Amino acid sequence: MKIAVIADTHVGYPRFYEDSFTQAEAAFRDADSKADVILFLGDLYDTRVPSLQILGRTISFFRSVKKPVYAIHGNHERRNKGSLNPVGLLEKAGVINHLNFSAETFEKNGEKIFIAGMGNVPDDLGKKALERMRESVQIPEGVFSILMLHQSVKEFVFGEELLELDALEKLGYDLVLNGHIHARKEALDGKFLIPGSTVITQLTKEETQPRGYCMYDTNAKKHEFIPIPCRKFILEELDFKDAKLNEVQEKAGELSARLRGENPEAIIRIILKGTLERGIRASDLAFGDGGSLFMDNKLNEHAFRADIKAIREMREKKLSMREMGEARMRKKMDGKATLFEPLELFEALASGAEEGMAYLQGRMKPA
Ligand SMILES: [Mn+2]
Repeated sequence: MKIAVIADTHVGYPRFYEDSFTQAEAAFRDADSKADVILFLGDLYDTRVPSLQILGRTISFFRSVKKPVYAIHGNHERRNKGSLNPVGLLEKAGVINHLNFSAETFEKNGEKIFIAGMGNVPDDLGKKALERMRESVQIPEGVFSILMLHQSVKEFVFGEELLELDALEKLGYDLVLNGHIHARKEALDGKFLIPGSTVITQLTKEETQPRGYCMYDTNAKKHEFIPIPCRKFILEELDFKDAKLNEVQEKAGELSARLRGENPEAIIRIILKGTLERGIRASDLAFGDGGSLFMDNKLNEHAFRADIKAIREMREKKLSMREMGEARMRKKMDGKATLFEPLELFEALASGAEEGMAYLQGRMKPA
């Protein structure tokens, strides 16, 4: 059987909105024409509550996909227990199957595969969740078994309390598939796969690699990577030493004009590194930002490196900030609150003080 594995399409991603749609659609359309079944590993959407525009466009697209799609939700789509997330909504629309601490068997021409899925949980709850998965889903004998995850894994992501490849292998699945990590990875002799995202989100060196999806063959027990048409991403660096402002302006201008001339459609990022002449501030440099040209000014960075690093990390980790808040709250409130659900209050407060108040008032009414 041929199994297409797609992950992290981030449909609706604001910076490259149109790319997020066309590249997701290209992956699913290609998979639909070549595979028997399609597995999706989370972060279909970029937000927990996508706009009606975005939902409408994806529902109408998935109605045209003929092969069955089994999907889990990612951290970008995760909502509180009891709240419908957008992947669950697609199941209600009848266009995909949403798996979460559950499994289904798919059969074609007498061959069966077992597909288990666990939607994203916060990093600090990953091990517990895997234990719950082991208890609630029994792997049947004699059937090719697959586990779909959307988690950080220690071997690829820096962090504490993360899941480890060794533990994943011991679960006993024939194939473990993971989303969340946007670069393509392979481990455990091909029994662990990360296909990577279909859209560029971080503008890192790793993302200059082709985007696409994996096609796993259950007979050959191996996969091939299938690239999809994707807007080209070019990353270049310019290094300066005690440079004058006009020298920087000129060189950066020349390089961006040349790259743009050769690649009219590409996403281009130019990183300016090194040092400026004494007394000139990096902030005195001005560059036009033409939508898909990113001029990244890191000149004299050593002088204010700590600040920049903190700001950049904060921006990139908006979501994990939420996760950190949630984790801290869970720890502090463990067993202490009976009147309300701490995480529900957290979510309500995150939307605003009034929502928080309304939530508490709702809980204090006599049952
Ligand atoms: Mn993602």
